[in-house]
Order: sequence, then C-alpha cells, then structure tokens
Amino acid sequence: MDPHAYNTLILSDLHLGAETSHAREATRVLKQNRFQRLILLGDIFADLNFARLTKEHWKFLGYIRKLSNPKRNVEVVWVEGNHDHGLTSIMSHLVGVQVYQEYAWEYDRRRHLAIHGHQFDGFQVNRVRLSRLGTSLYLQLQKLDFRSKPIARLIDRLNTRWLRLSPKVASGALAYAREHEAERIFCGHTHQALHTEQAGIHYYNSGGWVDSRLTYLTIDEEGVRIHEYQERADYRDSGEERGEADSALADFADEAGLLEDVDYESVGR
Ligand SMILES: [Mn+2]
Repeated sequence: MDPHAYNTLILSDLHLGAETSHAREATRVLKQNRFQRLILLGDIFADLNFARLTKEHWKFLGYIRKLSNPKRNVEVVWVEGNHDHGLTSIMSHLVGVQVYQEYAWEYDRRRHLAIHGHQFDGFQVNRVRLSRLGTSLYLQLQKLDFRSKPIARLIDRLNTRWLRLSPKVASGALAYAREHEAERIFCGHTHQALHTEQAGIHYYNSGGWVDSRLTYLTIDEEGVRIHEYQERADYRDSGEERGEADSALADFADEAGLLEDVDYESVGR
C-alpha cells in the first residue's frame, strides 16, 4: 500500500452548476491525493439543471467515474445532501457510485459516521416546501434564460447564505453521534470547516467549494485533518468558457458509454 495514502478523504458542498463552484480545484485535490475511500458528503450539485454544468463540472464527474472503477480499488461513497436530493439516483447510474442517506464505518477501532447535516438544521427542515418552490422558481428563471445574469447569481448567493447555521448543525450532529454511538461525526452543509469536541465525541465539518476557503478532510492513523486548498502559482489562469460545456458533456457521455442507454435530453433541457 502507498504509505502516503489516507484511509478516507471527504469533501462536500461543491454545488456543481453554480457559478461559484470550484470544480477544477476539487478535481485537482482528488488527483493530488491518495486515499482508499472518498466520501462526497452532499450538495455536490446545486440543482437539477444540468445545462448549467460547465466543462470543469463535467470533468469532476468524469474523474469520480474513473475513481469508482473497481480496478482503482477506491471506495467512492456519495452521501445525499439537500441540494442533491432527487438527483442522486440519476447520478449513481451516471457516475457509478453508491448513494447513501448516511454512511457509517469502522476505522482505528472507532465508529465513524458521515451525514450531510441539513437534518440538524431545523430551519432547513421547515423550509423544505419553500425550498422546493424556490427550486421550481429558479428553474423557471432558467427557462427565461436568466442564466449567468444577476438574478441567477443572486439566488446562488442567497441559497448559500441561508444555510450558514454552523453551531446548530454542530450541536445536532454531536447529539446524533452520541445516540448512534459514533466517536467521530462528519458533516458538510454549513460551508464552514470546523472541528469541535464534546464529551469524547468529535465533530468535523468539511466546509465547501463555493466560497473563498476551499476545504476538505482527511483521515489516517494520525487522526483527522482539515486541509485548505492552496492554489499553485502555475495553475492560475483564466476560467473555462461555459460554451465548452456541451462538448465536455459529449466527451463524458461517450467515455462513459452513456450514449447507448441514456437519453440525456430527459435530464438536460
Ligand atoms: Mn446542504
């Protein structure tokens, strides 16, 4: 085994489809690290509108598909988030990974639990109906071709702001871990990386990939670590054009052999 391999790498809240998604950077993190298990801890997608995925967004999904090839010997786990809801069955077929509501495993003789975290955000639970309404309104706006215009951007920002309930999610998660006899619990959702401990139970938040701090978690025999992605000077260049997305989708679909069995008109628009 590679001595520098982590047992697990966790990232969440990439919000593919949002203009603020740092998919390219997230793909780099996956390529630059070795790990036996990858947990995509929810809200990998921003919404159901695949037309908003850019070339870099499709590349991220293509790389996940590659990693999930059994020959790679990496277990890829997708834990559903509130934004991912309803997308995950499509994606488990498209990207070939298992989707869970929550995922538990044993490592270093400790029980670990990964759950997106919206379950502990009372506001979010009460907001489900409103949130569905919001999503349908959003999709209507898309149809009017407000794409990449200020309204769509504003909605992305509001969506992100509303979710910042970091202490509430932490205390809910700690209680949930105690109830389920987990020693370590991992969440996303709040977009704020965090570690806190209470009565021997550790809570970790993996942060997100839509703000200025881009973070992920690793677990190995030395423990759990929060990493912040640092841009390397040689990577700094201009962003990809959205216009390239269609060809990236075609490449992805072709490589994945999807053209035979998926009519992707039905998931795009
Ligand atoms: Mn969320």
